[in-house]
Amino acid sequence: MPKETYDPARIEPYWRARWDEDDLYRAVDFDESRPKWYALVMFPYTSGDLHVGHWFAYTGPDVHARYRRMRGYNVLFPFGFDAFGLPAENAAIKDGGHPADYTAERMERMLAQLRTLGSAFQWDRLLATSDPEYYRWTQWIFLQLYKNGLAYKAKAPVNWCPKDQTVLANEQVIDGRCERCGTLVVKKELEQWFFRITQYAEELLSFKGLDWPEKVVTMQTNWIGRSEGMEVVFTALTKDGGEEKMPIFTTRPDTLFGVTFMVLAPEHPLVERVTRDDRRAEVDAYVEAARNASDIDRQSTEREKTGVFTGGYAVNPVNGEKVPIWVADYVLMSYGTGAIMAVPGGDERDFEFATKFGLPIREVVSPTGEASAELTQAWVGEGTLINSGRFDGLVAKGPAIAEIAAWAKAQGWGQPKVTYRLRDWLISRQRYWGAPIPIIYCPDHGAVAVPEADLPVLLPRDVDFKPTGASPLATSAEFVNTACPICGKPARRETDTMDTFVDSSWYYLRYTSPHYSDGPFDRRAVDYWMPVDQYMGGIEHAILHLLYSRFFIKALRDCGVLSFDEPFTRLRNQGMIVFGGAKMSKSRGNVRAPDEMVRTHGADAVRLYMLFIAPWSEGGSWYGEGIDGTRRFLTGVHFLATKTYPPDPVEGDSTQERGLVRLTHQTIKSCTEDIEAFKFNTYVAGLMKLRNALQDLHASETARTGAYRRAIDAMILLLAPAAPHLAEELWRATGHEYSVHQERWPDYDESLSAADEFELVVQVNGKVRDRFMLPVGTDEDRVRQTVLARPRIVGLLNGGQPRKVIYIPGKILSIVL
Ligand code: ANZ
Repeated sequence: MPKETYDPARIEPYWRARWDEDDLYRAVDFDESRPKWYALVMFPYTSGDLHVGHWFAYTGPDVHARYRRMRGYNVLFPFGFDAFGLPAENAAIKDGGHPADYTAERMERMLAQLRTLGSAFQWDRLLATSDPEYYRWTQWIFLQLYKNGLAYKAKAPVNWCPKDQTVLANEQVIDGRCERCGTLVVKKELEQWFFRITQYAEELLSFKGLDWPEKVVTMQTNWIGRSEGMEVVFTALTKDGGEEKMPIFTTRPDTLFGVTFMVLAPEHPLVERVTRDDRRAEVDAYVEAARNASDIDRQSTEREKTGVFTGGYAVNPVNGEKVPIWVADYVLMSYGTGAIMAVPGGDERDFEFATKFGLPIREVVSPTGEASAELTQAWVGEGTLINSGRFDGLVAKGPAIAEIAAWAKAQGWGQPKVTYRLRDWLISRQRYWGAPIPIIYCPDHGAVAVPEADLPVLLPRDVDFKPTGASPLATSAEFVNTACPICGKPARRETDTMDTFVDSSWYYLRYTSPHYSDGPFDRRAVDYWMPVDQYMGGIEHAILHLLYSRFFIKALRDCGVLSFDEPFTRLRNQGMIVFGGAKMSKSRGNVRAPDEMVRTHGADAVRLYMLFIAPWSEGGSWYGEGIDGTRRFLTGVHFLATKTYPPDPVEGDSTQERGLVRLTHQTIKSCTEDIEAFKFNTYVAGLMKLRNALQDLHASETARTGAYRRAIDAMILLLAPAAPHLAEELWRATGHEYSVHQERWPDYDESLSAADEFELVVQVNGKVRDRFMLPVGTDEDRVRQTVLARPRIVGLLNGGQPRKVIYIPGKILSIVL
């Protein structure tokens, strides 16, 4: 082993300072001479120190961005902080500080750590969403949505976390619990601000032109939850003898003859009017109890069905039949019309309900076309209609739906209808550490938008922000009391702040022109840089953040502020680094910091280690071992480039030399393909293979040749994205001009990279019996002769002739005896 002369502690700070000084990674606005490439990592919360999970997440993208620069792109690769929100606020509450101070201190620490990583982030574009110069424009965007009817205030039952004392968006409720603290979420009726994302439900279902992981597309599609069906109008008979329309949503109008009862959601306004007096007490008690169950629990198939009879009836439009109306919480007010027709013969939930309460079950779809003796469960499969009057015999679902829908339409009691699960985005938060909603309430003029010239509405510093359930800003008289922008009379400010997902829905636009002060962004810069070419981040943002961002772009487009449709063209998700069986995260207390490793082994070794420990898109377990191996690898590269680089190479044509040329081209090819595909671990493995080959040759004749020299040059260039400091150092040591990071990525010659041998597999009667190497281009006759002369095969043939020989060129020769 060569004596270690590689000294990262010396070279790394030196080159970093030099790059900073030269602004080496600058993204050049409006450069038309090169193609642009916007590479974006999801920005972090200011939650504390960076741990190895962050480094794992950022190192791969850094390699990818650096590689793109070397491919001749004008790369934008910015960084910032998602600085508002509960992490900072809760930490401040716990430690007795102020969220603003906490955030500032955390950012500074995280930045210092990040700088030692030697990443190519463009620090002059750094932003933090809690900066008034940023949230001024978050507020401005709110106003554009408001003026275009895309932001509105409404009373709504909201998800309320009793522990965090705040409203949560649907997306932040996981299995009925608060996403952050795990507390059971309850329902509360409150006046809240919403963004009208449902207006874009249909457009958000199209992922045309996007190169996104299938999994994310599926998750978003399911979240939006498009359902095609019909609205059918039943007639409810009210308790005072009147009639009222009772529309329901169904995806199975072909089962209309199987309706044996109806169900209203407990919150449905009709409950009041159909409930008979003698049923009132029981119904009221049920409705009250249902209020606090979460939608998720209510829909759970595990939970036993509950419900009560209202005493009222509805009339089925297909046959005039009177069916009882029940109230049950498995029907949600927020979906369809909040009322259903129950078909126990065709729907599992209705079957369970009917069985429990002794309600009739009628078979209307039969797999055989004949009535079954007894139904033991709902039939949801294919079949033909029975007990359905003149529609008997029609094939269920497709044709039967078409016929009944046409009839319903002609009769005027049914309409095709598309329903979505997606709800409008609730953005009000009764918390302190967020962007104030820029609205003023005037006794005469109602809700009035803060004039754009008065933005930002500054978040006051001296506010008691401990959660009480009321908005902390309401306790600040100075903040609340203001004048109406229209009439000047005393008025009050809105005291809710915005969900932090609002801040993160547009930060990538701000990066294009972070110092622009006439608007949220310079339109020219956005037109030049957007959309993001490559977005990289965790799968945990598959729904919320990505969906909201897509909505923002479409909404801003419709407000006339920009002119494209999608924010992120290509998306790749990294896997998670787990430690002790759980995702590494501060809230779980199982974080490991890379700082010590950087001090002892240098950033390049840690970077390489991060790339190597697990496939980037899959993640893996953290063991913290093996960094010495990557360090040794770098030491070896250092030795080869500084001690064995031939000053006056000779050109030759030995087999060894040709072999090295081939390996060099193969390595360039595989490294290129691996980086493109985010397979950073095999990219590093490829570099190691080349290093090993050079190590084996370094004392041979070949080490004096041009082929050897070019192999070292290629190795340094290929290493540059992964170990930027060492590559820079070695580029200089081998007599090249600064900077290796402005060099072109090496090209490979396909013919030179091609292997000159291949492995032939020999099968006899379907079993693999032999394998050996043959020169590429060996013709079929020669392959046969060689195989049939192999001793193993001769033995198996035992003097006989094969019945059949099949050759798959370059791969398999199959013999049948
Ligand atoms: C009658 C029927 C018969 C139904 C049958 C299904 C099968 P998706 O596909 O999820 O859209 N439904 C409608 N509104 C509801 C609500 N607010 N709460 C709970 N359930 C509701 O499901 C649509 C089906 O879910 C609708 O079709 C309705 O039941 C029920 F053999 O109507 B169906």
